Amino acid sequence: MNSIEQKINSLVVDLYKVGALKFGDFKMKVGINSPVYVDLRVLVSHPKVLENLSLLAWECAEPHVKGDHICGVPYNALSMATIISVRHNIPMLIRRKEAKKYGTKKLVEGQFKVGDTCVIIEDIVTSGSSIMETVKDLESEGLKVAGAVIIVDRGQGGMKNLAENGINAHSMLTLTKMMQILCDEGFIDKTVVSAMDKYLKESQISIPLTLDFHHCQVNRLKMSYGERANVATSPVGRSLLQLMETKKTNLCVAVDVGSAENLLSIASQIGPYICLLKTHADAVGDFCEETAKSLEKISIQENFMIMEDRKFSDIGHTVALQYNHGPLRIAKWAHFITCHAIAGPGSVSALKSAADDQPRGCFLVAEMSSEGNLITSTYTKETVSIAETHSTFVAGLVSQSDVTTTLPGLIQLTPGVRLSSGTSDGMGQQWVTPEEAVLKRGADVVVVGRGITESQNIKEAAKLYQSKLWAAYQTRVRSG
Ligand code: 6AU
Repeated sequence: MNSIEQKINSLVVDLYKVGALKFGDFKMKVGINSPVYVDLRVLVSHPKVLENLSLLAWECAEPHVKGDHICGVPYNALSMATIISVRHNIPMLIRRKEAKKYGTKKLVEGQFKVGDTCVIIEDIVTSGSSIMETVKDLESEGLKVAGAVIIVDRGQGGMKNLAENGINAHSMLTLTKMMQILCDEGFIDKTVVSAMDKYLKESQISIPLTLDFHHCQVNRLKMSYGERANVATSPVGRSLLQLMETKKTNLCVAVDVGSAENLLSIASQIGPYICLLKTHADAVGDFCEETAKSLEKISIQENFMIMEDRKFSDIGHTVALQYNHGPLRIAKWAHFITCHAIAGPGSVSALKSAADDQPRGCFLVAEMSSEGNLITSTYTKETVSIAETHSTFVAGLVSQSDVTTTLPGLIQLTPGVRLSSGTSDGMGQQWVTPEEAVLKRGADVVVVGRGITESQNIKEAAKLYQSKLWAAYQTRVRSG
């Protein structure tokens, strides 16, 4: 027996003696009852055992995983990560379970740069889901996860799940090995070891593939619009994806002009090249029922859909009135609307009811393009979650990055795109190129406004953007 094995043996005996292993019938977080429960929380009362365990786990895993930082999965592994951080002088990061509602609103505390690597420390792995949640939060802050150091693998499939999701995970102990050591040392009976083995065989856990978009096997970025139309749960979202596939365009033009005449003239010129025309009807001075009817007529002739970018943001009762009544009568003519999630899911449900069984859909604003906007990563996450829950009405998300979603039928709409990117309008708008939007930011439908409407030749500009955006989409689907 080498010295590491000896240290592990005496550590397991110590764990048994301090009551970190309990025998009985325990309900686990993942919903399966277990005859053995490992409770490493008791170690805060046994600092020497806690220190030995943390340093030994690091010693076992260190040759395989290295990173700029370490981060303990909250809360149980925080003390272990702290010990490793202090003893090995590796800067630590703390992942908050809830982003602060005041101050910096960070999900991850500590100093780091985008692209820094981080090793996750976890006490016990059953399904691997807690580690996956930590990976998601670290990645959303721009960190790269170099791997995970685990004290105890319960042997129920968590390590396999992590490996399948691309996580380089190393565990110091398995539950089976712990039982074996305790049996060899005469602390437990052989029957307990075999009961444990039988239980483990029957209780393998597989993480649903949908836990995290980046790590699931259904990758919307590699699917064609046609394939995604088949899985879209919003009927109008499905129509839009089908239209994009057959018309070969993922271009939406934001026709932000002040007169109905201008709006309709531009609609006719860009019609052949777009899948979606986006309006701000309340900015069109003379917008009336006739304008809406003419726009609808062009949309049918030229085969595109219409979005009114109203960005609803009030309580359900108010948004329903604004949508279906009021001077603009938006629900009558716009296939899609945009809505902020700020007021909670009630406003989405109210908009859905106000659509009155007409084929209508909504895009929730998960991120914004403007400099200094106040949206936080937690807000984005919650918005995505509302979109997923209401996906028969919510067709997609307005966003600036590949926002995590488990539903490949949801459409990502990305504004702030212009060929002369990097320029600014002096009012906070930030533009990126068509290629950046589709290939780097995960855009499905790309919104171009002034890049087209202010050009000398609107028709030619629309044609150019359409071909560039479609080529970028084809590259995305083909690569990898
Ligand atoms: O290309 P532009 O800057 O001329 O136009 C961009 C269009 C405008 C904005 O109201 C809208 O996109 N927009 C949105 C949307 C679509 O909701 C969100 C956002 O974050 N940024 C943004 O510009 O009509």
